[in-house]
Amino acid sequence: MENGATGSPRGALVVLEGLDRSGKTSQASGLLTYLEGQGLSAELWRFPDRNTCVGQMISSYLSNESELDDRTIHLLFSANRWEKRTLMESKLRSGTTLIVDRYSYSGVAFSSAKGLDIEWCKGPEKGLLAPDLVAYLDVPPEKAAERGGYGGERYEQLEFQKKVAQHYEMLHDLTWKTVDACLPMEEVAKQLREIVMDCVANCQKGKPLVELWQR
Ligand code: NYM
Ligand code: MG
Repeated sequence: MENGATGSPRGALVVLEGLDRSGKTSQASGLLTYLEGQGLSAELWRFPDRNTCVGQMISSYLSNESELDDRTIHLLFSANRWEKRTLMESKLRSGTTLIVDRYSYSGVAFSSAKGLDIEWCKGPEKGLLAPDLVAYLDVPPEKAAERGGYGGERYEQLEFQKKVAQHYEMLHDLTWKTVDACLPMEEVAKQLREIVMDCVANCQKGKPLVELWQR
């Protein structure tokens, strides 16, 4: 992607991805504290956003309180991102950096791991804002499973997570940076801070905002 000053200064769209128990949520909140400490405007977002009506349907599916067809739940996850798109763009354009715990890559990796066609899975994500950086917290599925156990939600099973890891690999593009999530937490945090600050600087210089999956 071009880094030239071709647009107005804006916040960065930073996405954290990885398997369940890869440490995304802890690292995302550490990053937010760091960015705010640097005097930057930043917010922590997460998908699914369980606070909306669509998010509540997703939440009840994940906790096995409801059953939904695989394509239906895929489209709900996507709708949950679409309902936040306008707000996301206005935050970024007003200079706020967003640290987002999971995004479209989770959508595609988890649904395609169930056997849905990967291109079909990308379809409804097209036109959402493309992240400036995807930090992939890389942890072997076996290691993740050992970390204090899973929370008992749908998908939190070793065999399925192995498939998800394979599907994540198919999604790597130029915006991805892989961080070894088996390193001590503070080392992971340090590496994340470096790549995120680099990305924030590029966005302040006016890196253009583009859409998924157009490149
Ligand atoms: N998940 C998350 C999907 O299957 N599709 C999506 O689009 C997103 C954003 O939801 N196991 C899955 C991945 C997780 C689960 O996320 C709930 P979290 O971050 O564990 O609350
Ligand atoms: Mg989880």
